[in-house]
Amino acid sequence: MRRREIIAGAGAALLASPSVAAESTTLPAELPDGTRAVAQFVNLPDKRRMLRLTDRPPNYATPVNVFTDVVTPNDRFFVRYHLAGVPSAADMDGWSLTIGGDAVNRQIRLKMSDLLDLPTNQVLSVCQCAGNRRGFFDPHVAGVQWPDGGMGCAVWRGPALRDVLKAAGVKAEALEVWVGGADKPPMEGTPPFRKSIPIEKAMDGDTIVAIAMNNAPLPLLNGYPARLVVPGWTGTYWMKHLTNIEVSAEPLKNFWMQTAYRVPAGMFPVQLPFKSQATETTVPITELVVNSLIADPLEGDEVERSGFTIRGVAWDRGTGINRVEISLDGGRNWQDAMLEKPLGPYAYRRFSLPTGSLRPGTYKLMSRATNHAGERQADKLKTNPGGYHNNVPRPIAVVAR
Ligand SMILES: Nc1nc2c(c(=O)[nH]1)N[C@H]1C(S)=C(S)[C@@H](COP(=O)(O)O)O[C@H]1N2
Ligand SMILES: [Mo]
Repeated sequence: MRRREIIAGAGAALLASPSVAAESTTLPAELPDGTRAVAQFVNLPDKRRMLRLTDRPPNYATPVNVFTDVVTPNDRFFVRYHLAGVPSAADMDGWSLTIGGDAVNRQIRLKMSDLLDLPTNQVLSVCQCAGNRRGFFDPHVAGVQWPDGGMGCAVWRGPALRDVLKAAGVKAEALEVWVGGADKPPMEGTPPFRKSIPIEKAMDGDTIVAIAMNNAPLPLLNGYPARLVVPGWTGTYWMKHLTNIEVSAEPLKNFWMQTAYRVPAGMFPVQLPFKSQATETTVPITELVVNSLIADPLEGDEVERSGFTIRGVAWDRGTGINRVEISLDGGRNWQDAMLEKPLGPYAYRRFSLPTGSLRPGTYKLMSRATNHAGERQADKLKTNPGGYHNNVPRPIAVVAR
């Protein structure tokens, strides 16, 4: 691929003709009262009609109606930060990326032009916050009270992380790849946001240093000019404004690895255990759980009793979606939805179901996905202190007239 094609390149077909759906205007009733009182749909410099949850640090959810499409547009893509010291575009002038650590042969510093000279990879992948749908936990748990929109799916493009690491020479004893970004704690004492991934995941060709998102430079709030993309893994590892990488023979020890983002050992299925960060009782949250979302109709909509089509997306950790079932009666009876052809193991898979004619009344719509590993969405919430991995089907009430 030629340089100028790397950012504004192929794959445009996916971005064409987004479907038209009414915008969400209401907040889910299950959110805590405090969140419902302050959350608002707002426009931002590069974003429009996002659901503001907190301002400092910036946390903005994507409205549910956007998920009628597989690709989430850049100006609707969710925003999640831990620290209020978000860099400005000007701060990123002269950006560079250092690669070092005890398990490389030499420390190097790469400029954007160096990244553009490396072979380019592309992956269509969901980025989902581990705390997506935390706001629906019952009882509520502490943290940003995300509804459904702490996620999105985009075409990510850039060099594979392994090609970037190769430039520094990776030693045989490499255990983890530590990553850091340009955002800063607002005050002393808050630990800087740094994360690590196991060397096996770092060497997977789909793990990339993305410099383009949906054929455009990354929006500032999504990590301009470069971010890590770790398909199948929760968003916490997808370091934005990536500035430093260390390859190490040691596990990264800090608050963000050892205290935050952990779940009880054995609670959720994983293909690749993160052994160097596991203890007997807890493990870092890593691979996404199988999940689905109805994006049309929306909660409270009036629908035609002559029939309407239920539409949405399903996704998982990369085995792919095998089946989506729909219930019209709050989970008592289920029928199979139609699946569109898969667009890659890490992408949303669209589903739809025409209801046929109905009697007037209230219907409680639910969707439930199963992946190729045979894992199905949970019937009952697996409660955990961090409020992670909520994949319980949630009824959406609509009224047929
Ligand atoms: N530099 C930096 N990168 C970060 C974070 C952050 O706070 N700072 N948050 C992480 C988390 S928890 C998530 S869910 C994703 C969200 O990506 P987005 O803001 O582009 O949607 O970014 C990840 N990368
Ligand atoms: Mo997250």
